[in-house]
Order: sequence, then structure tokens, then C-alpha cells
Amino acid sequence: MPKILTEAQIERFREDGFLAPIRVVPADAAAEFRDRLERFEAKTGGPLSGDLRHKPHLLFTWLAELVRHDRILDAVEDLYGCDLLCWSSSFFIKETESPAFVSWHQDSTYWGLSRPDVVTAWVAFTPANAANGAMQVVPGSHKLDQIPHRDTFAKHNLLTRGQEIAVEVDESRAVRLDLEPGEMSLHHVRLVHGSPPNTSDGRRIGFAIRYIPTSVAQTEGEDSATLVRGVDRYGHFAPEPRPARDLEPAMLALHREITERNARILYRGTGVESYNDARGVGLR
Ligand SMILES: O=C(O)CCC(=O)C(=O)O
Repeated sequence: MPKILTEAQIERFREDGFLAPIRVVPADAAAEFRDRLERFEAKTGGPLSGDLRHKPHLLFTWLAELVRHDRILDAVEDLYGCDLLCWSSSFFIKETESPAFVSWHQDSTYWGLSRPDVVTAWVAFTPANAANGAMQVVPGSHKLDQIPHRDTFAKHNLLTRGQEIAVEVDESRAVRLDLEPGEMSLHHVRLVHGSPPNTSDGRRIGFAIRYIPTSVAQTEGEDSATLVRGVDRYGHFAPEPRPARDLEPAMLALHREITERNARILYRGTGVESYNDARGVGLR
């Protein structure tokens, strides 16, 4: 028996490669997440940048809690079973009236994972809509195999390598995933998706959490992940601890090690060595 999704939703995910919207927390809890993020940004003098956008659930207790949220994990369990790792997390932030965009891509392109059994829970901290550049997806495209991509390193592309699909994408088939604060979308790692710039007078903030069943492995080197539900009988990933306090020195040191190792996987073949060196602002 599924935990929170209906059989029809599970079938739709299998057919379309995404589900949205699904409520995770009430709007006031999402406003509290946004406030916590923006208080940190105010203290550090600007938008979250560089490797702080990568796996921040290892640095902030409230994000460690969010990646373990029962509503998210119940939905992911309905799709991928009860032994689950949070492989990664990252912020996708589009500033007010900013040209930042996400090119059409498949997440699976550079992640080095052994099977395309990976799902992203994209949790909205602000509304996501037509004006502020909500994510768009091509239904059913996750059934395609890996599509060739080219790296553009385009200035305003939020993706690490500015990677984009190297063949024509039929945009007329795309569906926009509008979300209210506290709602999430779920998308499959092979789903073709992207998003246009934010033309609105407010920020668009999303927190993308990547989940895998424990049986999936990393094929491109050493990697680590956070066990968020069940038991890891495979041990493909080094286990990551949970932060007891925000930004504790031991976790900051571990986070630096992990981000450097992950950057070597993601930027392989490009000469870029870290998120901070890269022109891109995140890790996808
Ligand atoms: O936030 C966006 O607009 C795109 C997000 C994305 O590409 C992802 O979560 O895989």
C-alpha cells in the first residue's frame, strides 16, 4: 500500500516522469525556511553562493530536517522503496528581474550514477510561476535514453557546465510546474526540463533534493550520501553525519572535502576544480 501517493499518481509518475504539486509543509513553514535562508544571507552580505549552495543539508540543521521530512520521504518511498539515500541537495535561486535561466537538460548527464533511479523533490520557498521562471518539463521524455548534451558555460545559465541538450527540444509539449510556497514537484533524473529567467519583482527560491534507493552506486569515483530512511545494505556511499548545530567547524571541514570530491565528478574533463572556481552558481 502506498504511503501518500495514490496508485494513479504513481502510474502518472511512471508515464510522465513528474508529479506536481504536492504539499510538503504549510505556507507559514515555507516562509520560515525563506526567512532562515535570508537572515543567513543578510549576515554574510549577499545571496548564497559557491559551494554553500551544494549539500547545505550538511551545514544547516533546518535543511537536515527538511531532507528527512516525512511527507517528502513517504512520496519518494512510494516510488523507489523504503531504503533511501539523500544523494545531494542544492538551491536554485533566481534573483528579482534576473536573466538567470536553466537550459533544457537531463539531470543524469554528469552525475555518474549507475542507474536512472533518481528522483528530485524540488521544494518551493517562494511561489514558482510564469513570471518568475518556474520549471518546465517535457512529459514522458524520461523514457528516452541519455541524450547527448553540449557544455556552453553560458554566463546566466544556473547549471554548472551550462549544459544543454544537443538536439531540438519540442517546447510546445512542455508543461510548467507552478508551485506555491511549501509545495514540491517530483521529477525523474532523465526528464527533459529547464526554466526561463525571472521577470518578476520577487526572488524565486527552490531547494532541490536528490534521492536514490540504496542500491544505486556512483561509477565515477568515491562519493558519500545521507541515509534518510531504512537500511543501507549496499554501502556504495560513505555515510554522512547529521549536523547538530548550524555551521559547526567539523561539518564545515567535511562539507568542503565532500564538495571538492563531488566537483571533481561533475566537472570531469573541463579543467574546473571546484564550485567556487566555476562560473556556475551551483551543482546540478
Ligand atoms: O530550478 C530550476 O529552474 C531548475 C531546477 C533543475 O534543473 C533541477 O532541479 O534539476
